[in-house]
Amino acid sequence: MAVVLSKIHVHYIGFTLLIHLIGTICQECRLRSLRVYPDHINARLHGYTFITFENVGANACFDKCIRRRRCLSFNYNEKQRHCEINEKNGETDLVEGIGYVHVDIQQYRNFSRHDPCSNIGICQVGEICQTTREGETFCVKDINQIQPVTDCSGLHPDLPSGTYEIRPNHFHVIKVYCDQSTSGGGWTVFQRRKDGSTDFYRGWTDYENGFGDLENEFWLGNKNIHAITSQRQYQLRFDLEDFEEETRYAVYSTFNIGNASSEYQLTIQGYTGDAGNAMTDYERSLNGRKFSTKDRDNDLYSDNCAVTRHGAWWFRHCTRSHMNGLYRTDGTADPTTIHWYTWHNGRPLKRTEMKVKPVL
Ligand SMILES: [Ca+2]
Repeated sequence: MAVVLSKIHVHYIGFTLLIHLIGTICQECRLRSLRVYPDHINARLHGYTFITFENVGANACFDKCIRRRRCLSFNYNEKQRHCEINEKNGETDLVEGIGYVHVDIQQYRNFSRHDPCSNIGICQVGEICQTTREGETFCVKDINQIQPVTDCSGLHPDLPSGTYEIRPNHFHVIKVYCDQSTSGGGWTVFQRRKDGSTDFYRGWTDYENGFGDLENEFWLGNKNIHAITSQRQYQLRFDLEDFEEETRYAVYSTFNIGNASSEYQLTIQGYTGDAGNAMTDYERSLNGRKFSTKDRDNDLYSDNCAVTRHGAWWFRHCTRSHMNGLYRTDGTADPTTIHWYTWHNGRPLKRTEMKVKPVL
């Protein structure tokens, strides 16, 4: 009996050694293909790739990242020889990526053996470090085509507010306005009123596809708002201004809208701010409401709120917040005007913006 046990024991030790040996060899393999250890295996950072490269080796991918100041990490798939360089690092937004490794690059900066530019100081955003045959380094304009990010939070924080292209879900490209100054920046703006120059009393198709001018007044479009807010968890911010130029805000920690077949159903909760909660206060909450326009009545009121209130919104019966109402400058309280009931009751507002940013 004792002999049998020791045989099993010997087999067990042999098996453990074999596993250990395979593990060591695989680590060696990884080291041969990439000169550093990956930070994550079978994982990739999602949503922050700004340039991709095809048919490149692992160390070339490493170089493409470290030579660009904007690059903070990269994803590399050895089998497909596919390289994605990202303007973000860290654990947040890592997703499963079979065959991918993910490497944070910041830890290798400032070492000349990794970063050829560490000797001369780093190049500016939009430039790339290059090396001469003699080993001298210099910065040149980066001519690789920068790919759109998936929302404004993917922009480099040094970039100013303005119009940018984004690619929600890496699918279609849309133009959006990015607010880079409010509360840390990185906000994708999807609604603005400021001077009454754009007609907001429109039908379903206009609200679905979007209208107006991104630099002035606009609605980004329900299908685009859905595409953005279906990517991850988003917060919603309202920035409001009255005709005395006083400002207030409201933030909702959870916000998204459903797809077309849900009639762009609203999910919203978690109020903070100083404007009061005009979206989800008790018994009047718009959470779960479908979108209504003058030609599509999805509200709970016997008539169509979009017609009686002269706008388009996630009406219940009807609403205490009305960002798409009539633009009026005479100060008359009226349920058809742009208003936020918990701040100024029905009195019209001068300026509104609605914007989203991922919850980190
Ligand atoms: Ca109705």
